[in-house]
Amino acid sequence: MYIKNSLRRALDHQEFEVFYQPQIELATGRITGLEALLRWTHPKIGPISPEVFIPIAEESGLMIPIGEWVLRTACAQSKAWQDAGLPPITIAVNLSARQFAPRYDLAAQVKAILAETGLDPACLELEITENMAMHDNNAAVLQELRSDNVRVSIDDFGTHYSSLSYLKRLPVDKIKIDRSFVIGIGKEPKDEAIILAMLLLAKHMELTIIAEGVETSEQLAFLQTGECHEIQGYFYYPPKSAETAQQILRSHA
Ligand code: G
Ligand code: G
Ligand code: MN
Ligand code: NA
Repeated sequence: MYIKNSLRRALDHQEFEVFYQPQIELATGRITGLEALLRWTHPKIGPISPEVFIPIAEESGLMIPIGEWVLRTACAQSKAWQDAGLPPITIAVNLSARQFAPRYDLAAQVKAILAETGLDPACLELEITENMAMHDNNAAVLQELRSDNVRVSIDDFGTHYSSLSYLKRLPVDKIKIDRSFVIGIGKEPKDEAIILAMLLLAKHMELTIIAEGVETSEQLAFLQTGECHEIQGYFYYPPKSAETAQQILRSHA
């Protein structure tokens, strides 16, 4: 209850910040994208993990305004970096199922934010989970955005209740191998087998594939051998403030 009431005020009081985690293309070493990750510093409690406050925001109807703020902030930031002379960079924004509520009209909101910030739609990637992709209404929203060149990625791939059939119906650009599989590299042959199957699936479906939560050189080597396209994780960078992310982008440009 206390957290819920604090959350209501957090947007107005500018307590949220977006952090950015680089995504590295293995073939070139280039940073090809950044995942936007929401951070909240409560004035009394201090930092609170999104794993704690996002479910509360979802329950209390606050996920729509908060999600919209993240989208606007991340799109404006990507455009500002381009205006500052950095190469165009894809910004990946996580979506909550709540943002697909039909009365909200996510497609119209995303288009409005792209128009307002002037960001090229091809520089925006929406991260959804498999259960969101399975809904026909959500698929229609994503189809509409995708016809405007916005990209779609499947987060936490292989961890939700879903069949792979949505990959036929919903044009997806990218799949993200969940950290829970990456952790098993070198330890758990079943995790390795699942990752190899995902890499093969991506190859034959011509999808980009990225591994999340890569922390060790052993994990990196396994993924490199499997021709995984991109890597995200502490091995390269943890999520960084906008200011630090900009310095990283500059040193890579
Ligand atoms: O960055 P971190 O590991 O603390 O994030 C924890 C969880 O919160 C992850 O599952 C991540 O996807 C989710 N998350 C972070 N930022 C956002 C956001 O802006 N919107 C939504 N819906 N989820 C987010
Ligand atoms: O659910 P989603 O995949 O969006 O969540 C991403 C979360 O994973 C973020 O909270 C981010 O901070 C976290 N994360 C990113 N890289 C690593 C990593 O290498 N190790 C661990 N433990 N967490 C990571
Ligand atoms: Mn994500
Ligand atoms: Na994930």
